[in-house]
Amino acid sequence: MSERDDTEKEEKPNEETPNISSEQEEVEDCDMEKIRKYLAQKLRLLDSSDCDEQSHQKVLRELSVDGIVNYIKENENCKIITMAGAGISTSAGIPDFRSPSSGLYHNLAKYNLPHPQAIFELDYFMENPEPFFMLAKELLPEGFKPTPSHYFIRLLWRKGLLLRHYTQNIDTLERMAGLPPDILVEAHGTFHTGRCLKCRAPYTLPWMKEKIIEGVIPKCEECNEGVVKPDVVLFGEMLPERFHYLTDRDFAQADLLIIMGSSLVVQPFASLVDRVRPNCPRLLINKEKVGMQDRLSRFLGLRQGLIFDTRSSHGGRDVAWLGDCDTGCQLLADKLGWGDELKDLVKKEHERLDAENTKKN
Ligand code: CNA
Repeated sequence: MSERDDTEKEEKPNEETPNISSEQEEVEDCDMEKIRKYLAQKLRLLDSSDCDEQSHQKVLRELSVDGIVNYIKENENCKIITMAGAGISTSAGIPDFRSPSSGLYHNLAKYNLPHPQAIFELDYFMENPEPFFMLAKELLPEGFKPTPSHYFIRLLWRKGLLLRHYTQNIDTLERMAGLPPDILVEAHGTFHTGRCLKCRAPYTLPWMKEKIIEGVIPKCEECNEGVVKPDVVLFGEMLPERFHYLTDRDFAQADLLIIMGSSLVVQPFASLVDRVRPNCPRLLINKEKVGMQDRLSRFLGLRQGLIFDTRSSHGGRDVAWLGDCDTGCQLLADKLGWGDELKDLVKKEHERLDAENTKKN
């Protein structure tokens, strides 16, 4: 089983070669790909992406959102997996980690941490849980509403096209958007429930929220000793068993992977993009291109990552739509003929949640 791990430094391919233009890079990648294949054949080091040329047959008529839309329309029983990160919740008012200036990592000075990531590390939490709970107070789903991206995922489910939604988010907005628990994998856990670190007594979100909002570290009422930690997976903790069990089952049968609002740097989540079949199209909806493997690892056949280079023999199935997730999801919905349905769903659900909040306050 794997621990949650942040490998950001190893995965910034663009920063390694700042002087090389992307066109030059593409040509070099192409050459490297040929050499890699030659060596792989000579040394009998064929990886799964080399072994079946059939599986690389083009499945998209064009490498664009339109290509993806036609593919969905032509595959009546298309099994779609969605993978999401903090970017699908930023328009709800919840900051992500890594966006410059607005991301959490750029706004942690007040917590006096040894390094920004410490706030999400188990070892640091055991020593000093206060910064985590101070941050939790800012992040707790209080009055936040799911975004159009969340409701687009729900629409995929409603249309019978969603095989599973994998999220790194801990904000519970997917649940709030009405995705049923069996379709949802909260890979990094959730604030929805919590547990005493000493006696494992379970606690609910409303119980924890009350303490966190009062600025009190939640202490177990059963053993009167342990701190109650929300069931979010901190760096250094194991991912839920459900994640491992379902990824093994789901990714091999997916017909389409849609990745939204993630920098794809936290492992093992990030490498799920490699778990789909070699001819399964992958659509990235994000502000920036992410998830491309560095050229050395690709050369060595270690991991493919997303390949937006149309000239590569492994390309021809990955599409990047760059911009705001909500806009990208609405565009997809429009092109699929569900545009009004999505707008309606967002409006009705937001009205319902607003009414609920008014009643509570
Ligand atoms: P990240 O590393 O902060 O990356 C976010 C990505 O989304 C970046 O590539 C951004 O450019 C992009 N992005 C941000 N806003 C938008 C937008 N509106 N439209 C399109 N793209 C956008 O976050 P990841 O999720 O990749 O990192 C994984 C961590 C973040 C997980 O372990 C989470 O638990 C953790 N996290 C979760 C939340 C949450 O639950 N809402 C908030 C902050 C951090």
